[in-house]
Amino acid sequence: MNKKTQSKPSAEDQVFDDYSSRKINWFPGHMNKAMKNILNGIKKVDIILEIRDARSPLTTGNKALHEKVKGKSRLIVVNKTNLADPETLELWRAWFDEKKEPYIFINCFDKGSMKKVVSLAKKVVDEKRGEERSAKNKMKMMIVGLPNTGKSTIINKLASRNATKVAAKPGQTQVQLWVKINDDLELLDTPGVMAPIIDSYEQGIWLCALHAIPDKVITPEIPACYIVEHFLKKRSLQFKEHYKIDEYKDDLIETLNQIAVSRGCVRKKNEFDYERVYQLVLHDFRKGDLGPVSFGIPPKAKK
Ligand SMILES: Nc1nc2c(ncn2[C@@H]2O[C@H](COP(=O)(O)OP(=O)(O)OP(=O)(O)O)[C@@H](O)[C@H]2O)c(=O)[nH]1
Ligand SMILES: [Mg+2]
Repeated sequence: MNKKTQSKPSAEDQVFDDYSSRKINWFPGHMNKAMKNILNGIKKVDIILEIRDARSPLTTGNKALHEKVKGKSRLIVVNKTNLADPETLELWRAWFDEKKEPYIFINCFDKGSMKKVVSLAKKVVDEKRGEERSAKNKMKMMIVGLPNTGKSTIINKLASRNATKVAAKPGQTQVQLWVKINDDLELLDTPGVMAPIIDSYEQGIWLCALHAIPDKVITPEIPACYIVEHFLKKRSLQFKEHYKIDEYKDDLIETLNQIAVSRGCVRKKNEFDYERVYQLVLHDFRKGDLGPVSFGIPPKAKK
């Protein structure tokens, strides 16, 4: 431990002990209402587009919602592929293939992949419509998913205008909003909804790191330390260069100290300002500046 350190981040104890005894859940009242509104709106649409985060495609699904919409046409849209580890994405691709459920991987800033979303959704709807198909060319899609997965951004990209508000934080969309793309296509934007129960504490931390859960729900040091530990274990070159770390030390606190020094997060009396380090790490990570990342691998996959 560096002698300069006067206060030790409590996350050291909190993050790396027994995860099994803890849970992170975030299902406030407005989400219950949003979930009910989604269920009420289902009859009005031809297909549900479920947006997920490519950095954790299973954990950013919503089992509770799936159960309730069984039988409805659904397309899983795994978004933000530009932020995910390409090797792990391939494992996920194989996993989704096995599930035999329609899915598509996209980076919604890429125009080509947005066109593919619409044509695949249409294919799924047409398959279900069967005989009726020729009579109906119009399609209404409902966009659902966890907060901050990119639902509204996808709608804006399809509309080629700022039809609905987006933000780099969860909870931006508060009410449902219809957006007309053209005479044949209408989209329904919905507020982000979490699953009422998150399976494990570690998955809860992933969702905080990915900013599906707002920072007010748990202290930011927990996801921030988790992220640092993740890159430390990977010996990530991009992380090392980003924070100008000379040499990796096998220690979380040492690494936090290295970041504090290189980013000037040192208070007077040589005390490290860990709060600023945590904010910095979360900000840089969420922007994608620390390099591609994946939390978790598909069940049964070996890496
Ligand atoms: N790098 C990257 N960022 C994306 C992508 N899609 C969306 N984003 C960013 O993710 C953030 C959240 O986007 P929104 O569209 O507001 O997310 P949302 O799912 O509508 O969020 P809520 O309304 O809170 O449920 C914004 O900062 C977007 O710029 C993507 O494919 N790649
Ligand atoms: Mg939104």
